[in-house]
Amino acid sequence: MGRFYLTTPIYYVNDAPHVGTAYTTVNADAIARWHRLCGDDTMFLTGTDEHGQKMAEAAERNGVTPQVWTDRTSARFKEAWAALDVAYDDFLRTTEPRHYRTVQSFLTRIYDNGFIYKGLYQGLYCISCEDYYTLEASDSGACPVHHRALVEMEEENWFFRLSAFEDRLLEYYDLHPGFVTPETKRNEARAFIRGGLKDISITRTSISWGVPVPWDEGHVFYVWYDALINYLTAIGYGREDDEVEHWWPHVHHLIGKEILRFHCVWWPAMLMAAGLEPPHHVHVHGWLLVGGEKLSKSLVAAGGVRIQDISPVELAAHFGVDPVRYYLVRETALGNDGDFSIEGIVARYNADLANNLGNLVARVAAVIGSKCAGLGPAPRDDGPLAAVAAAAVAANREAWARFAPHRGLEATFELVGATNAHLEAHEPWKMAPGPEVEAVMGDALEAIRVVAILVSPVMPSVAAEIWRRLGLAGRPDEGPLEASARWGAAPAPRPVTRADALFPRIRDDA
Ligand code: ME8
Repeated sequence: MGRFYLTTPIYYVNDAPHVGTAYTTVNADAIARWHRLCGDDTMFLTGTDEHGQKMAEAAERNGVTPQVWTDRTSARFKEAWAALDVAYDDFLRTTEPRHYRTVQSFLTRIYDNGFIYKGLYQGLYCISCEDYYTLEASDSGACPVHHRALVEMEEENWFFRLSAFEDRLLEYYDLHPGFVTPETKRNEARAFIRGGLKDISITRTSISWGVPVPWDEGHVFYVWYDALINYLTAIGYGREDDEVEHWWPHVHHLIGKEILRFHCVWWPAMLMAAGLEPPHHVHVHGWLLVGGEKLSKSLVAAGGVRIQDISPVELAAHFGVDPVRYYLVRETALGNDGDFSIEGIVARYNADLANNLGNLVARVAAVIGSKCAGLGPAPRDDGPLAAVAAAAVAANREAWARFAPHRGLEATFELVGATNAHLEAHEPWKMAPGPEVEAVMGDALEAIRVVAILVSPVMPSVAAEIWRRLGLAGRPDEGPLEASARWGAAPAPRPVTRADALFPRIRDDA
């Protein structure tokens, strides 16, 4: 049994959860569910990043204290993830006492190890990024991301000696080729390190909304520096409930491409400075963008729509939770940028879910009802679909292991397609009841059982409903996959239920 600790970034609470943050969270949830299905000892962490100037400003704008503001907005993330059926093991807020304790003890360790010193910091700061920019990297003095004016800041700060880790980081990258994926992102991180690392300022005196520096009252840690440590807080670093040895460094961080430098340069160096191993793996995904096409319809106001304006909860209410999850996992490879569109959801829904999977389940139930007296027959050991199903399981294993869940789904839907083709080739609806129709339907039924297992990490409710209709006991995600997805693993015959369409077609012009 493997050990699998997966994290999402912890999200800033100045924004409501949107399709972009849902993209990471739903994909991570599916990956965690896949590992649980395989029987791995799995822990899935998400949470909210609540300190920093941006939050303090947002609270002030809304006329409340930062604590009231973050309580309110953090709760919206929990609600959104519940609405999207995200099954995290832990939801961490950086304002929790446990996080303060871990941050203080981790950074005291780095301080004691001699990698933190006091100096004067001057630079151009973007409050939205909570990050400094050099003049060259700025857009004529404005933030290149947020297009707001950078502010000149000068502070006496504590610094982390990042420059001391250049060689060790490069060596780590060389020894661990799979540390950062995809390869292009690995190269980007290495190039950044090779370009030379400057020490970083890790404390602030200009604000008080942060984790206090234990050895220097009046200073709080810079928000990014406290945020990264969340991954250790959840496993009890520096506390009596310490599970660090169990989970570290078996960790996989799933992140968006804009926070690569923090996770692939700073974070491994911080860990080295504290005497811990760098994370096992960082997977960097691209951005979902809203293309030129208008998003229209009832969900979003036409024109000028940004990804931040699209509520994943509203999408789920409109299209169903599992179809939205399916779209978020299937449409865009984790690593590439992708276009988000309502038209894209409708197209995926109709082609894959309504016409392919939904149609298959309906057909099989109908034929078993009319030709097999509603009793699903056993599959043949050497039936034509057995090898296709085994190949789909193998392709899924390979794809999920390398953070390519869209490829897993692709393989699963090839099995769905092959099963539909099997029915079309044999036309069991034209056969008389008897052994021939039973053979054809036993194979089709078993293929659907394997499909239900394979889609369960992405569409847990749909998978459970198919399972129920197939007359199976337990749940499709019970696993372990090794045994449950074996051809012929379920008892037969079983009563098969006919019911409403799983995915009623959406009219494209609706
Ligand atoms: O950066 N497409 O938080 P954040 C895809 N608090 N993913 C997107 C996206 C989009 N359009 N927009 C956002 C922070 N994301 C820090 C992280 S971690 C120690 C601290 C996702 O609220 C993506 O995963 O700005 C990205 O990395 C993350 O949201 C940024 O969330």
